[in-house]
Amino acid sequence: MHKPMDLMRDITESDPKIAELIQKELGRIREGVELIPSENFVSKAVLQAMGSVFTNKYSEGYPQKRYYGGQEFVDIMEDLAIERAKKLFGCEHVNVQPYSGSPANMAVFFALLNPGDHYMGLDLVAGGHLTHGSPVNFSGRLFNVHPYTVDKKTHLLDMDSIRKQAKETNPKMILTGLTAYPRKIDFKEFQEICDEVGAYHFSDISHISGLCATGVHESPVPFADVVTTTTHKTLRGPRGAIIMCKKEDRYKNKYHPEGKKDLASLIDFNVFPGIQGGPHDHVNAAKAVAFEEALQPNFKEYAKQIVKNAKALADELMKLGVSLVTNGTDNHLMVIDLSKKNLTGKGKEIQMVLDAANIHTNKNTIPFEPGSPFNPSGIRLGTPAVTTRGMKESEMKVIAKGIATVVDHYQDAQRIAKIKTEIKELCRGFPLYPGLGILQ
Ligand code: DSN
Repeated sequence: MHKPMDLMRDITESDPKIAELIQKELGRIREGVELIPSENFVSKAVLQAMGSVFTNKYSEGYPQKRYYGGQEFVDIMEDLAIERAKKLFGCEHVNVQPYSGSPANMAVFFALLNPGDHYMGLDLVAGGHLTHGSPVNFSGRLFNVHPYTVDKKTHLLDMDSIRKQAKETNPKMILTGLTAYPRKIDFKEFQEICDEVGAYHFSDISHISGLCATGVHESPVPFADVVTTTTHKTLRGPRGAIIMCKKEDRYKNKYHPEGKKDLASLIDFNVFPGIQGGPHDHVNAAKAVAFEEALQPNFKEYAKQIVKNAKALADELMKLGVSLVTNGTDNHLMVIDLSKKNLTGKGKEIQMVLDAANIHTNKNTIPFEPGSPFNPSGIRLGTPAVTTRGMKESEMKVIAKGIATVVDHYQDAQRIAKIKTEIKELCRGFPLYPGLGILQ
């Protein structure tokens, strides 16, 4: 006789192998410092929403316009997520359904451009993103990218040369945003350039959205046509993304004269049914929780502390003789230039040794990379996760000392072991998810 599935078995009983891995991952993050700038630690409330029964639902469509029944609670939840995101960023329209940053960006490309259209995006090696025009990505394969880069000497964005390039190439869209550029972006000046050449301004603020939402970094939302962000970086929400845009298509007559759609409908249509199927309702519920958290006054303090910690980490590293791309940071991230220590192409090795010392980072290209993407010459560091943990400027000094020691003595196993002990000791003072087991 068929017995119903016992839905209430604990994972430790039903799948001890996966349970053990979750437990080990919890141990790993508790005992190490997380410096990958795109990572963060979400609250228990966000974890609970993600682990909720909303994971079972199919809801193709949008609130009050769905293809399946049983949407009375999903609709309220998605409307709440929309309302909170609008309040947080001050945007006219928002789509909260993108699964992550890449599909969000893909929806924007499909909404604004036709295959073969010309656009400008920041070169990956100079701090852009895969979806900003990399030749191996849809953004470089389907569309004609004119990558802009940073100044050869200062490694800063040179707005005069970007303006000149825009006038020469006449792009239909200019993409702004970063994954490894450690300085402020002048979104207003980018907007002026877009206006001068008649291009859409599409800004991907995935890395800095927590800083933009709180005024710690200028936000492009008030003027850019479309803005995307992932929700899991400085915003400290679940893995996912949103797309914000103006309601009206200011280039409708020039670029979309045939259709009746405004910009908001164009974006929505290109998310679903254009690219995605059913939204991940459990993740969207967690996005709503994260937006509410980011609307609280203490989130602004958090965002300010991220930047203070980044500056403290950068200053101390430089004091200890470690060179940084652009000699510092204005935001949450920095990139160590290993080539200045005669360690060109050693990013992968140094990342592995830092891991062994419980300092988690990622290898990264530096501008005009002399190595290769697999063996680059940079290490990217960021402070969102350690700041969530409560660490401040004095802890950044301890971490900087550990990193500098690893860089200078990466072949010295004894020293690395000593740093690991010191990092574990530091982490003990900042308990992560105290009391959290495998189940939330
Ligand atoms: N992988 C992300 C980052 O680390 O910046 C971007 O998608």
